[in-house]
Amino acid sequence: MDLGATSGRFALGNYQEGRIKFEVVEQIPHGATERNGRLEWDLDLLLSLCRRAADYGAANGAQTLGIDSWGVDHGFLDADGNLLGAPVCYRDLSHLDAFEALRPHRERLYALTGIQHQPFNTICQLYARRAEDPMFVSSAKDWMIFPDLLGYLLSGERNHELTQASTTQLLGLDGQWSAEAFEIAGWPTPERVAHQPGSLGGQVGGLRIAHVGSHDTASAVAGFGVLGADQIFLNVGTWSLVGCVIPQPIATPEAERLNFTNERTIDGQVRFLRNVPGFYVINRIHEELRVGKPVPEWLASATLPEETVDLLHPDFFNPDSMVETCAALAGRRPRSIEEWAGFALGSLTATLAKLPGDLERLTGRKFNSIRVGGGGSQSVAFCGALAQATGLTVHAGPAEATVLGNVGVQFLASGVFGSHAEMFAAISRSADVSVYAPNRR
Ligand code: LRH
Repeated sequence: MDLGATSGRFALGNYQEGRIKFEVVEQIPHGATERNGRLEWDLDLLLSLCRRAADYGAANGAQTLGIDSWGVDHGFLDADGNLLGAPVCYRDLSHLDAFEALRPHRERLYALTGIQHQPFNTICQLYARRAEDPMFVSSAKDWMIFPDLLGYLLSGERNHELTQASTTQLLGLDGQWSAEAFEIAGWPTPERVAHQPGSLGGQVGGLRIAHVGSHDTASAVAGFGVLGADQIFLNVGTWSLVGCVIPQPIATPEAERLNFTNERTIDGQVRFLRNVPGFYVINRIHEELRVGKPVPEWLASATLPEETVDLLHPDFFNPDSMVETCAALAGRRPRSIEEWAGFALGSLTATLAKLPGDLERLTGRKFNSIRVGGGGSQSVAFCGALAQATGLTVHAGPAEATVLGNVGVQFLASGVFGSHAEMFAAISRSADVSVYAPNRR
């Protein structure tokens, strides 16, 4: 199961002739909707998709089910293990207020967790729930991040998975929950520790839950297989996640100033990366302009942009109108849909192009290429523009890095692979990659 912020799907994977193969069986659109003054996810819809995945898997020879999703969001349970309301979406505006209220603790939180300052972090959300209703902390006896919550509702097993836990800004640099960060949030520290993925969990129908890199970016990074030390990864979906894998967190004041984050990989290392709003901005422009052709075709029609904007601007969090926000920040309005395509694409690649230099300074490494996965890796227009903007060679694929990484870790958990190294090697053999070299000017 791979759940993104705009669609959820399940795929059936197998390991044949040294390669992991999979087919996406069902994909459904979904999204958060405003209910009771809050932006909420439709948990039942996603739970029913999981159940269909489990049934389909059991009928078609699967042994395990691994669930990954976007980061940070969660649900609460009462003392009897019943769900307390629908999970709130990270883009709910209440999280911006909590983000401001936590401002005095920023430096300390970064030193404790090494996690980027973002209004959507779980710590802001916990703080917001407590601010809305101080009694909620005593009725909510437990909380679980989305994939663990789904796993619990399907199998009864309670788990905290490490890669997701690392998105919360509540996990210490040592990989244990930080009691001090929880104290700042005004919530008790969970008793259950966060576990590295790669093991088997509860039972759903005829399948075992496999603990995978349940943060989608963790699965995506695993889905790149063996990454070179001179290679940046970039997974482009709703968000563009750009960074590299390092053995230990870098939580220096300079890393904090540049808002780099230290999330965990599936093998306990660190995904040192930045979140850039990716196709969230592009898709919303496309929707508001009623472009009338699919996004890839629209982007392929892009003309060279006269202006671009920095997508790291906080106004891109959840604006009423993306088109108006872009026009206001750019100081002009593109005149045609082709110009808008150039503006959207150019803004994304120009924002991304600033990051390799920051990464080199912070890590002391030299990067020569970018490995691109996710939906964006299928856009020839995007990959070409990225190679041009960064001057780095782009290695594009797999588009389904997340699914590949998820399935790979399931095979590790069930013993098909004896080690991480074996799994990464098999994943590397399984992906088709296209190369885009920058034109030397
Ligand atoms: C990308 C992602 C990202 C998070 C965001 C909420 O899907 O998981 O890593 O920070 O969603």
